[in-house]
Amino acid sequence: MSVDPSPTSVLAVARLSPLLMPQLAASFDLEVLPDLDAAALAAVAPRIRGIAASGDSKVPADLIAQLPALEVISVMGVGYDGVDVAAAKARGVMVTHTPDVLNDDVADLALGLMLSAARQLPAADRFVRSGDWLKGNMPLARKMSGARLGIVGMGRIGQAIALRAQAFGMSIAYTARSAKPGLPHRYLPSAAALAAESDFLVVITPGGAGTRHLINAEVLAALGRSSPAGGILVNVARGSVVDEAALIDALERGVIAGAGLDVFEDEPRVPERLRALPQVVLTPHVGSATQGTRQAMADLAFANLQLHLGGQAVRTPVPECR
Ligand code: 8YV
Repeated sequence: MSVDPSPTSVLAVARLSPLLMPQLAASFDLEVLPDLDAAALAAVAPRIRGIAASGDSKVPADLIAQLPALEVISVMGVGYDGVDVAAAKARGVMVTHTPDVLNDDVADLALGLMLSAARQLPAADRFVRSGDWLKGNMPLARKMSGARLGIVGMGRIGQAIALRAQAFGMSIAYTARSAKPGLPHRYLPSAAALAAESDFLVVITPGGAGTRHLINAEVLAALGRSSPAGGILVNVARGSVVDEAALIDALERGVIAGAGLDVFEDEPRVPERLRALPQVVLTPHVGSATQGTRQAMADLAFANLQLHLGGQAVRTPVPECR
Protein backbone atom coordinates (compact mmCIF):
# COMPACT_ATOMS: atom_id res chain seq x y z
CA MET A 1 0.00 0.00 0.00
CA SER A 2 1.48 3.36 -0.96
CA VAL A 3 1.24 6.32 1.39
CA ASP A 4 -0.03 9.57 -0.09
CA PRO A 5 2.91 11.98 0.22
CA SER A 6 0.67 15.02 0.61
CA PRO A 7 -2.53 14.28 2.50
CA THR A 8 -5.31 16.81 1.98
CA SER A 9 -5.37 19.50 4.64
CA VAL A 10 -8.64 20.45 6.30
CA LEU A 11 -9.19 23.16 8.87
CA ALA A 12 -11.76 22.67 11.63
CA VAL A 13 -12.74 26.21 12.64
CA ALA A 14 -13.82 25.06 16.11
CA ARG A 15 -13.54 21.94 18.22
CA LEU A 16 -16.36 20.15 16.44
CA SER A 17 -18.56 17.23 17.45
CA PRO A 18 -16.72 14.11 18.67
CA LEU A 19 -18.82 12.29 16.07
CA LEU A 20 -17.08 14.28 13.30
CA MET A 21 -13.54 15.04 14.52
CA PRO A 22 -12.24 11.43 14.48
CA GLN A 23 -13.55 10.94 10.91
CA LEU A 24 -11.76 14.11 9.83
CA ALA A 25 -8.54 13.22 11.64
CA ALA A 26 -8.51 9.72 10.10
CA SER A 27 -8.91 10.95 6.52
CA PHE A 28 -7.24 14.35 6.37
CA ASP A 29 -4.34 16.28 7.72
CA LEU A 30 -6.50 18.07 10.28
CA GLU A 31 -5.71 21.50 11.67
CA VAL A 32 -7.87 22.90 14.46
CA LEU A 33 -8.21 26.68 14.40
CA PRO A 34 -8.45 27.30 18.15
CA ASP A 35 -5.09 25.55 18.53
CA LEU A 36 -3.31 27.78 15.98
CA ASP A 37 -1.89 31.23 16.63
CA ALA A 38 -1.66 33.69 13.73
CA ALA A 39 1.82 32.49 12.71
CA ALA A 40 0.81 28.81 12.79
CA LEU A 41 -2.29 29.57 10.73
CA ALA A 42 -0.21 31.50 8.19
CA ALA A 43 2.13 28.51 7.91
CA VAL A 44 -0.61 25.97 7.14
CA ALA A 45 -2.93 28.32 5.22
CA PRO A 46 -1.48 27.68 1.71
CA ARG A 47 -2.38 23.96 1.86
CA ILE A 48 -5.88 24.11 3.43
CA ARG A 49 -8.39 22.79 0.86
CA GLY A 50 -11.41 22.26 3.08
CA ILE A 51 -13.05 23.84 6.10
CA ALA A 52 -15.21 21.91 8.56
CA ALA A 53 -17.60 23.98 10.67
CA SER A 54 -20.69 23.60 12.85
CA GLY A 55 -23.99 25.45 12.55
CA ASP A 56 -22.83 28.06 15.00
CA SER A 57 -19.25 28.47 13.71
CA LYS A 58 -18.00 31.66 12.11
CA VAL A 59 -16.32 31.47 8.70
CA PRO A 60 -15.81 35.15 7.85
CA ALA A 61 -14.54 36.64 4.59
CA ASP A 62 -11.11 37.43 6.06
CA LEU A 63 -10.52 33.76 6.94
CA ILE A 64 -11.61 32.66 3.45
CA ALA A 65 -9.23 35.27 1.96
CA GLN A 66 -6.31 33.78 3.94
CA LEU A 67 -6.77 30.33 2.38
CA PRO A 68 -5.77 30.41 -1.32
CA ALA A 69 -6.31 26.67 -1.91
CA LEU A 70 -9.73 26.53 -0.24
CA GLU A 71 -12.34 24.58 -2.27
CA VAL A 72 -15.12 23.64 0.13
CA ILE A 73 -16.70 24.66 3.44
CA SER A 74 -18.73 21.86 5.03
CA VAL A 75 -21.10 22.88 7.82
CA MET A 76 -22.41 20.27 10.25
CA GLY A 77 -25.75 21.98 10.76
CA VAL A 78 -28.67 23.15 8.69
CA GLY A 79 -28.04 26.80 9.54
CA TYR A 80 -24.99 28.39 7.95
CA ASP A 81 -25.50 32.04 8.88
CA GLY A 82 -21.97 32.15 10.32
CA VAL A 83 -20.46 31.51 6.87
CA ASP A 84 -19.86 34.41 4.51
CA VAL A 85 -21.39 32.56 1.55
CA ALA A 86 -21.03 35.55 -0.79
CA ALA A 87 -17.27 35.65 -0.13
CA ALA A 88 -17.04 31.87 -0.63
CA LYS A 89 -19.00 32.00 -3.88
CA ALA A 90 -16.92 34.89 -5.19
CA ARG A 91 -13.89 32.62 -4.81
CA GLY A 92 -15.68 29.60 -6.31
CA VAL A 93 -15.71 27.82 -2.93
CA MET A 94 -18.53 25.30 -2.44
CA VAL A 95 -20.56 25.56 0.80
CA THR A 96 -22.53 22.56 2.10
CA HIS A 97 -24.83 22.00 5.10
CA THR A 98 -26.88 19.16 6.65
CA PRO A 99 -30.59 19.74 6.01
CA ASP A 100 -33.44 17.24 6.52
CA VAL A 101 -31.68 14.76 8.82
CA LEU A 102 -32.52 16.98 11.82
CA ASN A 103 -36.10 17.98 10.93
CA ASP A 104 -37.76 15.54 13.34
CA ASP A 105 -35.57 16.40 16.30
CA VAL A 106 -35.91 20.16 15.99
CA ALA A 107 -39.67 19.87 15.47
CA ASP A 108 -39.94 17.53 18.47
CA LEU A 109 -38.08 20.05 20.63
CA ALA A 110 -40.31 22.90 19.43
CA LEU A 111 -43.41 20.99 20.55
CA GLY A 112 -41.65 20.09 23.79
CA LEU A 113 -40.89 23.74 24.52
CA MET A 114 -44.46 24.77 23.64
CA LEU A 115 -45.88 22.21 26.08
CA SER A 116 -43.25 22.95 28.70
CA ALA A 117 -43.95 26.69 28.62
CA ALA A 118 -47.75 26.29 28.44
CA ARG A 119 -48.03 23.68 31.17
CA GLN A 120 -45.06 25.05 33.12
CA LEU A 121 -43.40 21.63 33.30
CA PRO A 122 -40.01 22.74 34.69
CA ALA A 123 -41.79 24.86 37.34
CA ALA A 124 -44.04 21.88 38.16
CA ASP A 125 -40.96 19.69 38.55
CA ARG A 126 -39.39 22.27 40.89
CA PHE A 127 -42.69 22.48 42.80
CA VAL A 128 -42.60 18.77 43.62
CA ARG A 129 -38.87 18.62 44.40
CA SER A 130 -38.96 21.65 46.72
CA GLY A 131 -41.82 20.31 48.81
CA ASP A 132 -44.02 23.29 47.89
CA TRP A 133 -46.79 20.83 46.97
CA LEU A 134 -47.21 20.09 50.68
CA LYS A 135 -48.33 23.72 51.11
CA GLY A 136 -50.95 23.71 48.33
CA ASN A 137 -51.53 23.29 44.62
CA MET A 138 -49.70 24.93 41.73
CA PRO A 139 -51.36 27.85 39.94
CA LEU A 140 -53.38 26.71 36.92
CA ALA A 141 -51.56 26.59 33.58
CA ARG A 142 -52.49 27.40 30.00
CA LYS A 143 -54.10 24.91 27.60
CA MET A 144 -52.20 24.10 24.40
CA SER A 145 -54.54 21.75 22.50
CA GLY A 146 -56.84 23.67 20.17
CA ALA A 147 -54.89 26.93 20.45
CA ARG A 148 -53.69 29.03 17.50
CA LEU A 149 -50.13 28.42 16.35
CA GLY A 150 -48.18 30.91 14.27
CA ILE A 151 -45.01 29.59 12.63
CA VAL A 152 -42.35 32.09 11.57
CA GLY A 153 -40.54 30.32 8.71
CA MET A 154 -42.27 27.51 6.84
CA GLY A 155 -39.34 25.48 5.53
CA ARG A 156 -38.81 21.78 6.13
CA ILE A 157 -38.67 22.11 9.93
CA GLY A 158 -41.61 24.54 10.04
CA GLN A 159 -43.69 21.99 8.16
CA ALA A 160 -42.60 19.22 10.56
CA ILE A 161 -43.75 21.43 13.46
CA ALA A 162 -47.09 22.06 11.73
CA LEU A 163 -47.63 18.32 11.24
CA ARG A 164 -47.13 17.67 14.94
CA ALA A 165 -49.29 20.64 16.00
CA GLN A 166 -52.18 19.30 13.91
CA ALA A 167 -52.31 16.29 16.24
CA PHE A 168 -52.90 18.78 19.08
CA GLY A 169 -55.90 20.20 17.18
CA MET A 170 -54.12 23.53 16.76
CA SER A 171 -55.09 25.90 13.97
CA ILE A 172 -51.97 26.83 12.04
CA ALA A 173 -50.89 29.96 10.20
CA TYR A 174 -47.43 31.05 9.10
CA THR A 175 -45.30 33.78 7.70
CA ALA A 176 -42.34 33.34 5.36
CA ARG A 177 -40.71 35.32 2.55
CA SER A 178 -43.59 34.19 0.33
CA ALA A 179 -46.64 31.94 0.56
CA LYS A 180 -45.89 28.26 -0.06
CA PRO A 181 -48.23 26.88 -2.69
CA GLY A 182 -49.80 23.57 -1.77
CA LEU A 183 -49.82 24.06 2.00
CA PRO A 184 -53.21 24.00 3.74
CA HIS A 185 -52.18 26.67 6.27
CA ARG A 186 -52.99 30.35 6.17
CA TYR A 187 -50.21 32.71 5.07
CA LEU A 188 -49.73 36.11 6.70
CA PRO A 189 -47.36 38.68 5.22
CA SER A 190 -45.44 39.67 8.38
CA ALA A 191 -44.45 38.42 11.81
CA ALA A 192 -46.57 41.17 13.42
CA ALA A 193 -49.67 40.20 11.42
CA LEU A 194 -49.11 36.56 12.33
CA ALA A 195 -48.57 37.34 16.03
CA ALA A 196 -51.82 39.30 16.04
CA GLU A 197 -53.66 36.04 15.31
CA SER A 198 -51.61 33.59 17.40
CA ASP A 199 -51.50 32.15 20.91
CA PHE A 200 -48.17 30.42 20.32
CA LEU A 201 -45.54 31.95 18.06
CA VAL A 202 -42.77 29.54 17.03
CA VAL A 203 -39.65 30.89 15.34
CA ILE A 204 -37.91 28.54 12.88
CA THR A 205 -36.49 30.84 10.21
CA PRO A 206 -32.83 31.04 9.13
CA GLY A 207 -30.60 33.47 11.04
CA GLY A 208 -28.40 36.15 9.52
CA ALA A 209 -28.77 39.81 8.65
CA GLY A 210 -32.10 39.35 6.83
CA THR A 211 -33.96 38.09 9.91
CA ARG A 212 -32.11 39.96 12.69
CA HIS A 213 -34.58 41.08 15.39
CA LEU A 214 -37.54 40.07 13.22
CA ILE A 215 -39.28 39.34 16.53
CA ASN A 216 -39.24 42.75 18.19
CA ALA A 217 -41.28 44.66 20.79
CA GLU A 218 -44.06 45.31 18.27
CA VAL A 219 -44.44 41.61 17.42
CA LEU A 220 -44.39 40.62 21.10
CA ALA A 221 -47.03 43.25 21.91
CA ALA A 222 -49.23 41.88 19.09
CA LEU A 223 -48.84 38.35 20.47
CA GLY A 224 -49.77 39.55 23.95
CA ARG A 225 -52.89 41.41 22.73
CA SER A 226 -53.95 38.47 20.59
CA SER A 227 -53.90 35.94 23.39
CA PRO A 228 -55.72 36.93 26.58
CA ALA A 229 -54.93 33.48 28.06
CA GLY A 230 -51.26 34.30 27.56
CA GLY A 231 -49.10 34.42 24.45
CA ILE A 232 -46.10 32.13 24.31
CA LEU A 233 -42.97 32.60 22.20
CA VAL A 234 -40.79 29.62 21.23
CA ASN A 235 -37.43 30.04 19.46
CA VAL A 236 -35.65 27.03 17.97
CA ALA A 237 -33.98 28.99 15.16
CA ARG A 238 -31.21 31.44 15.99
CA GLY A 239 -30.91 33.83 18.91
CA SER A 240 -30.36 36.72 16.50
CA VAL A 241 -33.93 36.47 15.18
CA VAL A 242 -35.40 37.64 18.51
CA ASP A 243 -34.60 41.01 20.11
CA GLU A 244 -33.66 39.49 23.46
CA ALA A 245 -33.84 42.78 25.38
CA ALA A 246 -37.37 43.37 24.05
CA LEU A 247 -38.32 39.79 24.95
CA ILE A 248 -37.05 40.13 28.53
CA ASP A 249 -38.97 43.39 28.86
CA ALA A 250 -42.17 41.79 27.50
CA LEU A 251 -41.86 38.86 29.90
CA GLU A 252 -41.06 41.00 32.93
CA ARG A 253 -44.04 43.28 32.23
CA GLY A 254 -46.38 40.34 31.57
CA VAL A 255 -46.97 41.38 27.95
CA ILE A 256 -46.61 37.71 27.03
CA ALA A 257 -47.12 34.78 29.41
CA GLY A 258 -44.04 32.72 28.76
CA ALA A 259 -41.33 31.55 26.41
CA GLY A 260 -39.45 28.42 25.43
CA LEU A 261 -35.96 29.23 24.18
CA ASP A 262 -33.32 26.91 22.75
CA VAL A 263 -31.16 29.67 21.26
CA PHE A 264 -29.85 33.01 22.52
CA GLU A 265 -28.24 36.14 21.15
CA ASP A 266 -24.84 35.56 22.79
CA GLU A 267 -24.67 31.81 23.40
CA PRO A 268 -23.69 30.26 25.74
CA ARG A 269 -24.14 33.46 27.73
CA VAL A 270 -27.79 33.91 28.78
CA PRO A 271 -28.73 37.14 30.54
CA GLU A 272 -29.31 36.88 34.29
CA ARG A 273 -32.68 38.65 33.92
CA LEU A 274 -33.86 35.94 31.52
CA ARG A 275 -32.58 33.13 33.73
CA ALA A 276 -34.45 34.66 36.68
CA LEU A 277 -37.88 34.37 35.03
CA PRO A 278 -39.75 31.26 36.23
CA GLN A 279 -42.21 31.31 33.31
CA VAL A 280 -39.41 30.81 30.79
CA VAL A 281 -38.13 27.38 29.77
CA LEU A 282 -34.49 27.38 28.67
CA THR A 283 -32.53 24.70 26.81
CA PRO A 284 -28.87 24.91 25.70
CA HIS A 285 -29.20 24.84 21.86
CA VAL A 286 -30.10 21.14 21.71
CA GLY A 287 -32.58 21.16 18.79
CA SER A 288 -30.67 18.49 16.89
CA ALA A 289 -28.84 17.01 19.87
CA THR A 290 -29.81 13.34 19.83
CA GLN A 291 -27.32 10.57 19.23
CA GLY A 292 -28.80 9.34 15.94
CA THR A 293 -29.36 12.77 14.44
CA ARG A 294 -25.95 14.16 15.35
CA GLN A 295 -24.39 10.99 13.89
CA ALA A 296 -26.34 11.50 10.65
CA MET A 297 -25.27 15.17 10.56
CA ALA A 298 -21.62 14.27 11.16
CA ASP A 299 -21.70 11.58 8.46
CA LEU A 300 -23.32 13.94 5.94
CA ALA A 301 -20.90 16.78 6.72
CA PHE A 302 -17.98 14.36 6.34
CA ALA A 303 -19.36 12.90 3.10
CA ASN A 304 -19.80 16.36 1.57
CA LEU A 305 -16.20 17.26 2.37
CA GLN A 306 -14.79 14.00 1.10
CA LEU A 307 -16.90 14.03 -2.07
CA HIS A 308 -15.92 17.56 -3.02
CA LEU A 309 -12.24 17.07 -2.26
CA GLY A 310 -12.37 13.83 -4.26
CA GLY A 311 -13.72 15.69 -7.29
CA GLN A 312 -17.31 14.44 -6.97
CA ALA A 313 -20.66 16.19 -6.55
CA VAL A 314 -21.62 16.99 -2.96
CA ARG A 315 -24.90 15.70 -1.52
CA THR A 316 -26.28 18.82 0.10
CA PRO A 317 -24.96 22.16 -1.17
CA VAL A 318 -26.50 25.27 0.39
CA PRO A 319 -29.18 26.76 -1.90
CA GLU A 320 -26.84 29.57 -3.02
CA CYS A 321 -24.33 26.99 -4.36
CA ARG A 322 -26.79 24.74 -6.22
C1 8YV B 1 -26.06 22.86 15.98
C2 8YV B 1 -27.83 23.97 14.47
O1 8YV B 1 -25.83 24.13 16.40
O2 8YV B 1 -28.23 22.71 12.53
C3 8YV B 1 -28.10 23.83 13.02
O3 8YV B 1 -28.24 24.85 12.35
O4 8YV B 1 -28.02 24.98 15.03
C4 8YV B 1 -27.34 22.79 15.24
O5 8YV B 1 -27.89 21.63 14.93
C5 8YV B 1 -24.77 22.41 15.41
O6 8YV B 1 -24.59 22.83 14.10
C6 8YV B 1 -24.36 21.02 15.60
O7 8YV B 1 -23.08 20.80 15.10
